[in-house]
Amino acid sequence: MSKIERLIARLKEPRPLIMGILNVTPDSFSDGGEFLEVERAVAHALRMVEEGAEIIDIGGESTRPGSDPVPEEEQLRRILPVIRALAPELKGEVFISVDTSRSRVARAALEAGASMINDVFAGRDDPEILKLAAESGAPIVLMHMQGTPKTMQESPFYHDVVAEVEAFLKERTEAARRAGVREKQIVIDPGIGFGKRREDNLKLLAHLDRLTRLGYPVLLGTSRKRFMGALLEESDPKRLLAPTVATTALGVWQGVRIFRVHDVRPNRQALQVAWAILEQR
Ligand code: HH2
Repeated sequence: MSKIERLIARLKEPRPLIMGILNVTPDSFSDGGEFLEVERAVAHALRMVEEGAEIIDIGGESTRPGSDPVPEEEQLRRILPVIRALAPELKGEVFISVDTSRSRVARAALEAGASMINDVFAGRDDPEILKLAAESGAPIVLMHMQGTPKTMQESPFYHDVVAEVEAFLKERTEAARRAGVREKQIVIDPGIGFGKRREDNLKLLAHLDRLTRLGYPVLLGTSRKRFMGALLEESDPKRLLAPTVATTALGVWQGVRIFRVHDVRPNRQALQVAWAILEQR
């Protein structure tokens, strides 16, 4: 079995897993600049693997509110050396995902050792990325976002956020299928914090089971995000570990399969305990 096939087999299992975040960026909202050097980035990735991450999501572009796109060349310059150095170090069933919306970046990442594509634009920034997924067979995350990172938090609005996100994800999965992507490759994501007000994020988190019922594995990214800081009047994202862990447990309960987090060990522990309880139902 190829690495990609092994990842697809893992995604079919109901047991949820942790995706550890590796931002190779100077400006990410909670860890910008920490992992710009290849050695530090690889060491951090290996630490996350030790703590229980089964996927490492590597990105060279921050998509925090107000951010500008990063040119493909620059994304490649940041992430390729890290993927090349990390891939041979990963023993067993641990996989690399590339966090990009550009097909050229994703293609180079797959060639360098990545097995998965995480596209926060769900194929709308560069539709070629869907064809690349079809051709390579790699799993692809299709995420909901209203607007673009630059403007998404200016005036997000929904009549019925859960229904609108659900409809969007259905439409994007159909677009992916039309491009030749197979059902078993698709992962969907409500895009917490991407063009959403606080109440929109909370509603989505309260109704994750509606998304998990669509039949695709659901990925959840709440780690250290601002809606929790706003609720708690906490401006330091690094002090949002406990609320992040709470959302992980609630996500497991509603059938979420992949948790994209900065703090692997505590989220993995919460996942494991929540899953053990859920298995008793
Ligand atoms: N959130 C971020 C980035 N990529 N991908 C998916 N699929 N889902 C998410 O919720 C998601 C994502 C934002 O978080 P982070 O990477 O920590 O910050 P930044 O975009 O500033 O690098």
